[in-house]
Amino acid sequence: MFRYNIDDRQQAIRDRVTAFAKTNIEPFSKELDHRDDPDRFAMNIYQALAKEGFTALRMPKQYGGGGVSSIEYTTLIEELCYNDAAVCLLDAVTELATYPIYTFGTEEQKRKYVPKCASGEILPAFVLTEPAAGSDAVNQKTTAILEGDQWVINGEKIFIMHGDVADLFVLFVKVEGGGDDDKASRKISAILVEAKKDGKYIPGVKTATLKKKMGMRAATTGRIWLENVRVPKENLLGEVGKGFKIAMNTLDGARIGVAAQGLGIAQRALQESIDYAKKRICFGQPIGKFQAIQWMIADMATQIEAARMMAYKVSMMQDKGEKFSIEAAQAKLFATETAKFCVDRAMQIHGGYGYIGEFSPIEKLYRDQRIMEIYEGTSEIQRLVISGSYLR
Ligand code: COS
Repeated sequence: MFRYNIDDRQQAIRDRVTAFAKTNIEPFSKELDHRDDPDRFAMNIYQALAKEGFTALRMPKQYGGGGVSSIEYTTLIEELCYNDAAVCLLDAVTELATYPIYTFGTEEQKRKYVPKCASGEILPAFVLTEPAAGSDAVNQKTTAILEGDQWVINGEKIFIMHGDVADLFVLFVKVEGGGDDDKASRKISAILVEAKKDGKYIPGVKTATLKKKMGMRAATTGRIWLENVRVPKENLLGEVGKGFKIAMNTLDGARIGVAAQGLGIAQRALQESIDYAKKRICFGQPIGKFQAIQWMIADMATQIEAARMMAYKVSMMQDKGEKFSIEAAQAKLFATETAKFCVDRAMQIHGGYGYIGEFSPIEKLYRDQRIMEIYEGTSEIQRLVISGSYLR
């Protein structure tokens, strides 16, 4: 309800997600929200997403992807998040890690990895963040040194979605002697690391699950240590010294996805609030009859409309092959802050029934939403990217 569609393909995706969610998300949502154990990684749901063709949806069909437009992908993420943002992340993380392989990989790398990521046979992770390199992504301390025909990698990564369960790392490293000059960003390279062999980590790879995560619990988040890890020279992704550009280009597209995530959460908060306002009786009438509630609903609905316009406009720009870094930053910033506003208003409308998780999904929406203003570039980084382009 209340979703504007640019064309029929968008409605088709919405209908597919709604049907998928009934059997594959709804029955498991609560249980998945209370786990802290990678051994119980939601493989059944992940495989179901892959079987439905929802993983690597934007990749061309010849590489096993869905071959859909950015608009359709944004719609998928919006609807998955409406149902369960944490389950949506299972899908979004695969897209985040597969996109750079498809976009910057050699033909051989694309054929080797993209179809397996799309089918769910291997689980990839985008491995950029380090203990001292989050917003300051240039400050990479993990190093790779070329010894003969192998890269020897040493370092530590943190806050990596699926980092504790992934089979394949799209790993960002500093390559000493790499790049054209002394500029730090030009020393960063991307390397594909097949982290597991026969289900076991290759020598030098160690991971751990980060515990007590506030939300998004269906998707695990990990820490990775790499000690003298050796991978073949040809596993370099793109050129030496081009890793930062690969990361930034990937994050541009991913930020559209996070805008869609915010949109899905905000829409759910609105819908729950509308349903509740119609049935909750207070002072002898449904609370939706009171102006205080009506204004909150109006403000939520209006902000969501604006966020949706931004998310779909930037998706359209991506489909047309236009530059969209700034618009992606704006869409992510606005949609995720809209999500915060909406879950907060929904909590106010629901009162105690919103604060306690057993009564409504509002408490979970509140927890799941919060990371969206942090990952894939904080709100502050988005403001930096936006203002930088206007002031330059
Ligand atoms: N796409 C492709 N290339 C880009 C780019 C983009 N969106 N943005 C910057 N670049 C390139 C620049 O063109 C520049 O290339 P040259 O060296 O050839 O000139 C290079 O990258 C460095 O750019 P710049 O000097 O502007 O980078 P800064 O060090 O100033 O950092 C910010 C830019 C802060 C914006 C960047 O580090 C960033 O986005 N940080 C947040 C990272 C993030 O999202 N972390 C969370 C990860 S969760 S998976």
